[in-house]
Amino acid sequence: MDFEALRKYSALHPKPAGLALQYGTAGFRSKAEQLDHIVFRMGLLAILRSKAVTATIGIMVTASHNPEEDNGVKLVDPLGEMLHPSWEEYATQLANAEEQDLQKVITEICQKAAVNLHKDASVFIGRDTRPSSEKLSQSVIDGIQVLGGQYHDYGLVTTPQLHYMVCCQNTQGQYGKATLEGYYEKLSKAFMELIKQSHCSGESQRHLKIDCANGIGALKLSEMKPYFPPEVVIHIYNDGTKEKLNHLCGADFVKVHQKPPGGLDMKPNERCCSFDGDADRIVYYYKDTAGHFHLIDGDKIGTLISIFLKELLAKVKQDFKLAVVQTAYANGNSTRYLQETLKVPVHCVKTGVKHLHHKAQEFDVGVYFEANGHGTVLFSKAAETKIRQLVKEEKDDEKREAAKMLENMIDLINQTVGDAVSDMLVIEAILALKGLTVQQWDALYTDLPNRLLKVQVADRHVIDTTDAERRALTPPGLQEKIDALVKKYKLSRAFVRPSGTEDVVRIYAEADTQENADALAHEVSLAVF
Ligand code: 16G
Ligand code: ZN
Repeated sequence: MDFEALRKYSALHPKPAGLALQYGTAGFRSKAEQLDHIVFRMGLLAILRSKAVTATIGIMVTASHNPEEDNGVKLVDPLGEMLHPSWEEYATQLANAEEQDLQKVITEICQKAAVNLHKDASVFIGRDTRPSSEKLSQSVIDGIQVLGGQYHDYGLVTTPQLHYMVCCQNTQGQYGKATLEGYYEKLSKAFMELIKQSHCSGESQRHLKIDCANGIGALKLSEMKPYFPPEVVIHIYNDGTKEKLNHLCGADFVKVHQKPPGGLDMKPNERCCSFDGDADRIVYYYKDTAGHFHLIDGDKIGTLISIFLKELLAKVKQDFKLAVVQTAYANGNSTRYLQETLKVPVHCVKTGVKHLHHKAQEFDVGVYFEANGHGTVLFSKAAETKIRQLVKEEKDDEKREAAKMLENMIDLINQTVGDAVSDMLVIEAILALKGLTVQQWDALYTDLPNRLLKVQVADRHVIDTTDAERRALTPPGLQEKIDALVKKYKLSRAFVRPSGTEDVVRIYAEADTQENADALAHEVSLAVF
């Protein structure tokens, strides 16, 4: 290691005195001006991680749905997964080391993680459209160059596109080509093959209005437009040319406020959707003829996909285990529908994509979605191999057709991480194949009224949770109070958890009416103090 270069370059990316940040659920996130030393050091860490696992590592500069002034950075592991938890701790140590200790901390990480510094390293870089992202990604490159290694800067890409590139690279092209064209071609081919199998073809064009949160999604969808078949017409709104990123629009805004985004004029019964700022989340919605807004969130997206997959799996007659993974935020009626009507096992895990992804890997077909619209489907290697074999060899027409649809689903879904573009195409294909309108989809079940609140407390970490964050262990007595409050209402449920991304405690409540959900959430918030 060239310590002189390390000293010289780290002095160009100084750490503000007293600043300590943590590698949280979605990497580091903060005001952009506080992040220069962090991204430089994450460039260093990406090289160490790459040497440790002998594979290409991804590094994405984005703060997703946060305001435009914020930014963030996260690392992507070899198969496109989130950074391994054991390395999150190294990331935090490296980020918070004082300048003079940097070398020591790097040496310690190398020892603990058995990093051989003589090995080759390779890093893929991507960034979102924030004004601060370009400069920050240059600082990432400085970090990479100090420790020495190859890198490829993809420039402006969605978060899931970067995950995809990393996975393609490390699987020697088995997952696809590690280029944007490769991504567009793979997805559009699978999509077109799928809708070709739709019996409702010959129907007029399918229109979809997309709110791109004034972010990267707009750019990438425009690039992809030439690859779409003529019967699918997408209309891009909030493309970033007029307004600020995530301002009064995007998936997070629509989900949290349960209302349409600004900048998108919605006619009754038109199918619309919103991406978030880095295009890894999606929610759908429409307005009925009476003018009421209907949100179709991640739970209902996961449900639609599960219905479709369950039917296909029944047709191919394989003993594949299908399961759905949710978090505590999943609407109670979605869980009931999946378990009782669809008869699919449902598992609940802690908030954060890495937890859902990890659990979903246990099944042949694991569908995971957070209510906020982040999700995908994972197919086990064995299931994928069997499905591809059935497509080639199966004599029974119905079975082979079903296998073919499953094969196209495998190719269309981004299995590395939730991907708004890919999820959108999956949903559009399923709606076309099943001949469903957005209202029919929405009518699968009715969401229980719910309320999400956040409160500021002196130290949010005094709240410790268990049972996938559904019960509070500490402070003592809190859970008993919540239990007593929940008993006062019908169809009710409530929980509190410390946020992993903000300095707040979150409160979720649901009940038979909106008034009751609001009252319960409020009462629980008082119990937190
Ligand atoms: C992050 C997570 C998201 C989760 C959210 C919860 C990833 C890529 N993103 O944005 O999945 O829903 O945090 O935030 O893991 P909270 O802890 O502040 O409620
Ligand atoms: Zn995001």
